[in-house]
Amino acid sequence: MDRAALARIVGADHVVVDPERRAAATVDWTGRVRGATPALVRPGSTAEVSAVLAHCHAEGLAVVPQGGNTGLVAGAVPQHGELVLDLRRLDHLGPVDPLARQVTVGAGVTLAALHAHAAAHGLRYAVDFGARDEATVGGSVATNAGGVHVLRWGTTRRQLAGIEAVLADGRVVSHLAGLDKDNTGYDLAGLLCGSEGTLAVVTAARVRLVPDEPEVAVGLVGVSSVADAVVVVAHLRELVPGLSAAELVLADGLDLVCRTFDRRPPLSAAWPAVVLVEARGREPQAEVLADALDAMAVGETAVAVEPARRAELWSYREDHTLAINTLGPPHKLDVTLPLPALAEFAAAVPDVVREVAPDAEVWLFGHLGDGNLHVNVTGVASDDEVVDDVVLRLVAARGGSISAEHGIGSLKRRWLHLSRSDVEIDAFRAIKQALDPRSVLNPNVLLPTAPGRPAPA
Ligand code: 2HG
Ligand code: ZN
Repeated sequence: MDRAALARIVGADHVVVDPERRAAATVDWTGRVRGATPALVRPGSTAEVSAVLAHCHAEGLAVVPQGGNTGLVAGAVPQHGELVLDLRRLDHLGPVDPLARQVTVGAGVTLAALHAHAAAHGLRYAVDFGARDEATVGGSVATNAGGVHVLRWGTTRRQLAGIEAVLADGRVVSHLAGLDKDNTGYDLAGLLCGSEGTLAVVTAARVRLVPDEPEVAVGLVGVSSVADAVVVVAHLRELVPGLSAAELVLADGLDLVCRTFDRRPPLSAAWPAVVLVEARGREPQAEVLADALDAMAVGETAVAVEPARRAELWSYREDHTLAINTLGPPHKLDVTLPLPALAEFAAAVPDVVREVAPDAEVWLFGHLGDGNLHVNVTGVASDDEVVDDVVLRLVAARGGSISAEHGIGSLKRRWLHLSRSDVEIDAFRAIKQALDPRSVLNPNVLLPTAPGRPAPA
């Protein structure tokens, strides 16, 4: 690494070699994966990203782009001594266009900052998830992040109206006009979204906003089984037009959250499964939710309208991730199942795990409306991949996807073939080769190691 050359581009203060700051950028959020880097380079503009990449390309220096480092598949951890390209200084918030309901923002803007910016104009950015205070727009575009509102508004890709990105050799592609009809060739925004930093570095995104509906209600629904939870959500989708979230937690996870954060259980009984539902609209939603739930034989419900109480109900679901991390670095298996197979999978997975890891504990929760379960496993060594293997194979055998919303990163690349055919993976390689022939951009994520080619040391 030529530190002086990088300092000439971004300024000496923004080539960070301080051991503590490097340590924070070289471990994933869970603490499961640790790497190393010679430096964090922190560009302050697209032009600086371009110059840094042109330099790295010329020198054959591999780069790992990083935003809030909240990813859960170690896609932003330099595990082979790559340079970290920290994009958080690209935090420009463009003017909101109220006619098109769009805004252009820098890659380093956090989701929380984008939410606040949109709210000031009576609008909302539809993608939201627990890591909102640190996760960046660039990272969420690079991973096509999902979150809690996918069942109504879709994943990040659906919000994208344009993109600005820097190619591996430093050239900039910018297509930010946000025209709804623009049928002029390949959809680069769609391609780069979900490419996990392997094809280009996202520097800005033009995103769609939705009206910020004033009436919101959140409910918890206790039910007797995961199978019942699936049926409840299917009915709610029919009966509640404004349904904006349908999440699942189980009794043991809820109990863990209550014990970890010293909270009272939200319902009077310990129901085997609890569904969290949210509805948003112009008309009051509590009654719509209550009527729909009355029409079904559910065990117990708690509905909240007042913002603090709504947040409290959400915290029982969102704090699963934090509570599980107190037990040691978990294995995180974010998967989708076809809805008819979901309950049987949820019942089978603990036994399948215990067969190969008798001391392991399995925690299941997730975005039920999307068929997306977060299978978390604790009590297993960080580098032991046997559990990951049996769970991902079970998912594939049930017709599911090995990554619902977190991406492939470095942790799942060896199982990509369970969800993608050889021909698809060949096409992925051809795209990678065309856009990044020197393999400078995040070379150790997403694509499996090529046959006959060992992983880099
Ligand atoms: C969530 O839905 C996130 O809360 C994190 O996707 C999931 O911790 C996890 O496994
Ligand atoms: Zn999730």
